[in-house]
Amino acid sequence: MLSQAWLARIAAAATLCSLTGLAGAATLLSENFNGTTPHANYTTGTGNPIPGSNFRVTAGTVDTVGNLNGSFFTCNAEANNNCVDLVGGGALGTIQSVPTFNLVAGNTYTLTFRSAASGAFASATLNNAATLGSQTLSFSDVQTSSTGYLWTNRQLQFVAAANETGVHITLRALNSTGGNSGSVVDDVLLTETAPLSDVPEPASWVLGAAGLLLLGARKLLS
Ligand SMILES: [Ca+2]
Ligand SMILES: [Ca+2]
Repeated sequence: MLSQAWLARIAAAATLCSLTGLAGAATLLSENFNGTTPHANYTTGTGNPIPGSNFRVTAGTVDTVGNLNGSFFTCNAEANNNCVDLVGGGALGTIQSVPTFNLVAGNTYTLTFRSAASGAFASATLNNAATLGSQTLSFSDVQTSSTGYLWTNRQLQFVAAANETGVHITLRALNSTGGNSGSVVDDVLLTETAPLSDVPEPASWVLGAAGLLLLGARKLLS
């Protein structure tokens, strides 16, 4: 007879096969800042975390801007939207995700968000950096007019070369256009995708199942 131990092994193998078959893109964090209250100068004290968001201030000051839950300027003249200005009160701000992530070697990580210049300093360039663990994306926003600024979609995508534990998403202002004007950021999304090779091909799955059956039969005959 098949022993209880063998039955358990076969059941565990079947469960593992079905679990790996589900491997695919997963959302690790999604933040549109629309739950925040428009507010000037969140600091490492008052912005830890920024109320209504998944981010905290870890350096300098930032503003929550928009017309939801109050009003404090707008996010690139958009209605019904809040976002974060990475420069508040003249200080260059850094925000960091409150949740941490464990990067797995071989998995693909895609961090997307959008950014735009704020303020009234035409042709000025705002330099910033986005990081996820050991990976960094530099991005710059150029103000094209004093009344309208273009949102630009940003993406940092990489295959993790090694495991990294407890990493954050960080968005950091490197300069301002003078005064209190920085880049505004919005719609931060982080996804993780396992490699396709983790999904067993039908042929190999059948071979694996056949092997298990063969082992079971040998156990029965012994
Ligand atoms: Ca928003
Ligand atoms: Ca500002």
